[in-house]
This record gives sequence, structure tokens and C-alpha cells, in this order.
Amino acid sequence: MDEDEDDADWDTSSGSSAPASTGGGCSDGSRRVVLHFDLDCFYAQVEMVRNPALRDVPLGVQQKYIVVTCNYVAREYGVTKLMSVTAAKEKCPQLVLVKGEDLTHYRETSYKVTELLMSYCPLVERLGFDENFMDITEIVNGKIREAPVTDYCFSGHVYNCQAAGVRASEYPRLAVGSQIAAELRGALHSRLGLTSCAGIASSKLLAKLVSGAHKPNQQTTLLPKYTGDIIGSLTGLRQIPGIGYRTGEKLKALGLLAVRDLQVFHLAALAKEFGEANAQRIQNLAHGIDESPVTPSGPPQSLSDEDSFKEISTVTETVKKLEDLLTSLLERMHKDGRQPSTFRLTIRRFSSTDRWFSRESRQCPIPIHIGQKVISGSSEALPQLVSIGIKLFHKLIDTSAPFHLTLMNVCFSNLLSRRDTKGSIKSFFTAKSPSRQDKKPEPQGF
Ligand code: TTP
Ligand code: MG
Repeated sequence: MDEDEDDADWDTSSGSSAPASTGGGCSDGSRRVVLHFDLDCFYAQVEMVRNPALRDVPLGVQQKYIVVTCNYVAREYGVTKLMSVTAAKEKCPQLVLVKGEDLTHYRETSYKVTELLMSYCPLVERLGFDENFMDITEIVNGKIREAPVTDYCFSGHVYNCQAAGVRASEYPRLAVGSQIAAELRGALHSRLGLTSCAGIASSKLLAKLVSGAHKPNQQTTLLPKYTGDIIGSLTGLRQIPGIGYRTGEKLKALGLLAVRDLQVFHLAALAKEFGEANAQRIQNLAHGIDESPVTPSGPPQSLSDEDSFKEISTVTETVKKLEDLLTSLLERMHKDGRQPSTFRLTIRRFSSTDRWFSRESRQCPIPIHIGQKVISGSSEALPQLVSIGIKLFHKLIDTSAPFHLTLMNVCFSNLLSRRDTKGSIKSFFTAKSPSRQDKKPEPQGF
């Protein structure tokens, strides 16, 4: 997976730090209407769309020795995400495996999904490859203002309730939100052939939490009065979206493991570790309160590609790997149309003790004439960038001594748009022609 895509926590820090009311001034108790979409068994679905013969067989997507995801047929046999290939084959000997190391099709489909959602409402924030938040408050308010109806009903499930038994007229905005979510899931299916789950709630936190309540291919609305129930159903702090690995570790060091622990922990003590605003934000999350806005993702600010491997220990192998990675990255950069002005090389040295955190990087500016060759698609760009990459490599590694690399990542950043060209940044999410639609960049910061 690309370096920019490995942190699945979104930034909840830009919202108000003051405790938010879940009531907040609207008759149905939801100030905002936020949707969260999560595609079902994403990589496996992309493979099934590409090859419909895979649809009804147990299918796993393999990266190295791991099944990163599998379709729901395979899940019935007990195959799970991130299972080793050996264990998966034990569970399901007839499991069909496809290689999933090349992310091109997943990335392209991912952006088609975001683009389709954005064609309905521009307030769409990507989270990873297969999740999107959408703030439809204004659309819902507009619908209710323009055509007030009395016979509201929910589409899909309502958390903790029998949907048919809920008085939807008490929650008109969430009910309309659920109708819109159903419409959009229908569009994703009819236009892209993809099934998804959706959550409908008053914040990103709650929409994400509730969207997985019924899987696959279903949707669930959370009524404000059940916020405590859904938060109470979490079995650990790391299950709270927005509390990532590092925050989780710090909380653990403070002796906090359960959601309840965090809810009742003294705020001043929490502030000593996280700072006041952050402490309040984290404690709010534990109470189901999240004011962070849906922030439109826009195009990514960097494009990168990477590969991990057992061992690279010679300069010749290093050059070959650089060439491979840069070839595919240059192709994407060319399609993107923006001119890269910084090149970063990241490597990971083998370490028996520090397996995950030993990445090291060096970066340098890309000379303008080379950047121009990248956007023009000139074949001269590759050798010139390989040469820059090797210089960075020598800054990282003393090749007079033995070395052992297990990962390499190449990244272009400071991408300059050329508004007067066909590949303008402006056309990213607005291009109508199918030939542009599948030329999408990757997300930023995921
Ligand atoms: P998920 O949304 O976690 O999983 P999923 O969409 O496959 O399945 P679900 O129906 O439960 O939502 O992840 C999205 C994709 O990201 C997944 O298809 C494969 C990829 N992925 C990784 O590459 N590494 C990982 O560790 C995980 C969890 C997923
Ligand atoms: Mg998914």
C-alpha cells in the first residue's frame, strides 16, 4: 500500500473543542446530517467487477502472504481480512486468490466513487480508499423547506429499532438523509457495479460507527437518543474512530483501556498529555460528540508508489527497483497533469527489532526542466529522475558497507497546477468524459 494511504484515522481536530449538544436546535435533534459510505470487500469487489466469473466463488485478494480482503462468499467459510494465505486456504481450500499488489484499479475505482458522490454534493471527504463522508445538511434542509411532507419513512435499518416502528416524522431530517443515502448507494451500484454500506447520523464519528451495523450492502441510521448505546457497544478505545494507534498507546499508558475509562478520566490530567483542546476533543469522542466538519478532500498533494520486499542489498538492485517504481509513478503523474517540484525517496532498512518504524527519507527539488518532461510524458524524465533518486539513496546509505533494504517508496510532492492546460487541477472531479474519469490521483494523507 502506498505510504500516503496507511493511516485510516481522519482528522477530527478542526471541529469545536467545546462539548457539542446532540440536540442542537433542530426539532429532530440532529444539527447536521452526515453520511458515511464504506464499500463492501473493496479490493475483492473491484476484481469481481473486472471479472464477473469471480462473483460467486470464494475470492481473496493477496498481497505478499496475506489475504488483505475477501468477498462475502469467502467470509462464509471463515476467511477474514488480513488472514495469512495458509490459514485462509485451511479455512477454504477452494479459495480463489488474485494478486492485489498493483493498486491501479483500486485507486481508479476509488476516485470514481468519490467523483460520483461529489456530482451530487461537493462536501465529500475521502477516508482511505473505500470510505467517504458526505455532509448533506443543506440538501436535506432544502428538501424539507421546498416540499414539506408528512409521511416520512426511513430507508434501511434504524439502529436499535425496528425501522417500521420508528415515528419517522419525529426525525424528518435523518429520514430524508436515509432516503438520499439509499439513492446514492443505488447510483454506486447501477453506475459502477459496487455495493456499499452507509451510516446516517449527525456527525462523522456517529455515521462511521453506525455504517457497519449491518453488512454487507445495507444502511443504518442512528437516532440521537441511541448515541450512548452505540458508544457503549464499543469494546475498546481503539474502536473509536479518530483514536489512532499513537493516541491509543498514550491512553493505555495512562491506564485507560475502556471507553468508560476515558469518559470519566479527569480532563486536566488528560490535558497534561494531549494539550487542552486535544484532550477535550478526545474525551468528547468517547461521549459520542464530534463537531469536526466534513472537509472536501480535493486532489491529493502528493503522489507516491512503493514496494516492500525481502531484501535489496546491491546498488544494481536498487537502481532496478527505482526504475520500476518511477515508471509507474511517472505514468500516473503524466495523467495527473500537474508538475512535481519535490522528489522524496524513502527506504526501510532491515531491522529485527524495529520492524515497522524504521523508515528514513531524503528529498530534494526537481529541476524545472525535468518537471516539465514529467508532464509532457518525455522518455528522458525516467533516467534523470533515477539519477536524482540514486543521489538521495547515497545520502541515506553508505554503500561501502553491507546494507539490507526491505522497502522503497518514491514520492512527488509540491504539485503545481497548470490551469490553462487540459490536465488542469480544476478538471479532477468535474471532467465528464470517461477517459478523464479513470485518471484520478490518490488521496492525501491516507
Ligand atoms: P476495509 O474497508 O477495511 O475492508 P473491505 O472493504 O475489504 O471489507 P468490508 O466489507 O468489511 O468493508 O478496507 C478497504 C480495502 O483496503 C480492502 O478491500 C483491502 C485494503 N486493505 C489493505 O490493503 N490493508 C489492510 O490492512 C486493510 C484492513 C484493508
Ligand atoms: Mg470496506
